[in-house]
Amino acid sequence: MALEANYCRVWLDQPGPNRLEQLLCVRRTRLGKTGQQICVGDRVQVDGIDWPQGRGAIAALEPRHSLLERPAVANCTRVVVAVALDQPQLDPLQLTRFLLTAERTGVAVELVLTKADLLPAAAAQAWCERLQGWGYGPLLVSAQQGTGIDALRQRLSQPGIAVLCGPSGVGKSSLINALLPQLSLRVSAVSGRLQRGRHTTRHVELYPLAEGALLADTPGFNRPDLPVDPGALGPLFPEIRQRLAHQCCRFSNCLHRGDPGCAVGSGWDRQGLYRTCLDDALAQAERVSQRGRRDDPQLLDQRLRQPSRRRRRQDDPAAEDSGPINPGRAD
Ligand SMILES: Nc1nc2c(ncn2[C@@H]2O[C@H](COP(=O)(O)OP(=O)(O)OP(=O)(O)O)[C@@H](O)[C@H]2O)c(=O)[nH]1
Ligand SMILES: [Mg+2]
Ligand SMILES: [Zn+2]
Repeated sequence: MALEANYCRVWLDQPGPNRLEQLLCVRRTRLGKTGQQICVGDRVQVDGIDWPQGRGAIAALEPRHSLLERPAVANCTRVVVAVALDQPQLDPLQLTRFLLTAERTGVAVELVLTKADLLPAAAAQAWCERLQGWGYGPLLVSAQQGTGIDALRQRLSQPGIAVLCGPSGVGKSSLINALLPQLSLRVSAVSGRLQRGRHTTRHVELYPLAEGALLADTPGFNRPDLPVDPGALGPLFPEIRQRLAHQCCRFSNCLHRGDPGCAVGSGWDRQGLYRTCLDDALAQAERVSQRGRRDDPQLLDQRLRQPSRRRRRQDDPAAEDSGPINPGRAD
């Protein structure tokens, strides 16, 4: 459900004695040795349970069905990208980068436009129509006025793990508070000329929303990464997928830059944004390959073998069963 310092809070499939639902668990050392990182959303096996203390140890990690890389959430069944219509202003490139990260999971992607109360209805509607052209069915919501909250609840109440992600300050935690008022998650006002968020939420946490349905609040950030392979970018755009469903490009490695025989063509709204992302991805790939050529292979090998400080700490058996420094919830 959440990672807290060196501990994982684990929700039990079956409640324990006295209807105990959650355990605070350490990770067994051998998990660290196989390089298995645990993410929120992972299914794990727990042993060494101390029921009266509500403690246990994670012994194994079950295979994942999906992984959202940043914010890291495993086994999500739905990624909900939230952006504000204003405060902070909606930035189409930033929104595109969030949508690309969401599309990479392969699970359903939804779009929520928050702070609907801050724009005139006609301007909000114009955004909805534009984003429909991108292949999404945006939902207009206002946590402040309560608009769209029931519709959002309906979309998110299906069994599985839904992740709410997006830039800082768009009102993700405010939406979760509107859905689950008993939580009272911390929120804070945007600030500065650009009305940016203040990174209020600091960790990913899952909250039960309905029977079998969990919802993750996540820390906002401003610039999601692009895929390392520039060729992987195109299929993450619904507009490109739709065009390629009917026709193929002449070359199978076509990057859809108006190359001869390209089936994607021009005249679509996000064409410029696609090109910007593609140029960034190509520059990033070039940097990676240059670094690879420059680095002495032997040195590189040594560096790869050097365990990180974090890994060394995880592998320290003395650290494994020590009590938590602060078992309290951080949010
Ligand atoms: N006008 C208006 N303000 C809102 C609405 N929803 C949230 N806010 C305000 O936006 C600010 C940021 O809200 P948060 O819920 O903290 O935003 P967040 O996305 O969780 O931000 P991080 O945790 O930093 O990622 C707060 O001042 C909220 O009161 C809304 O529907 N309308
Ligand atoms: Mg928040
Ligand atoms: Zn093409």
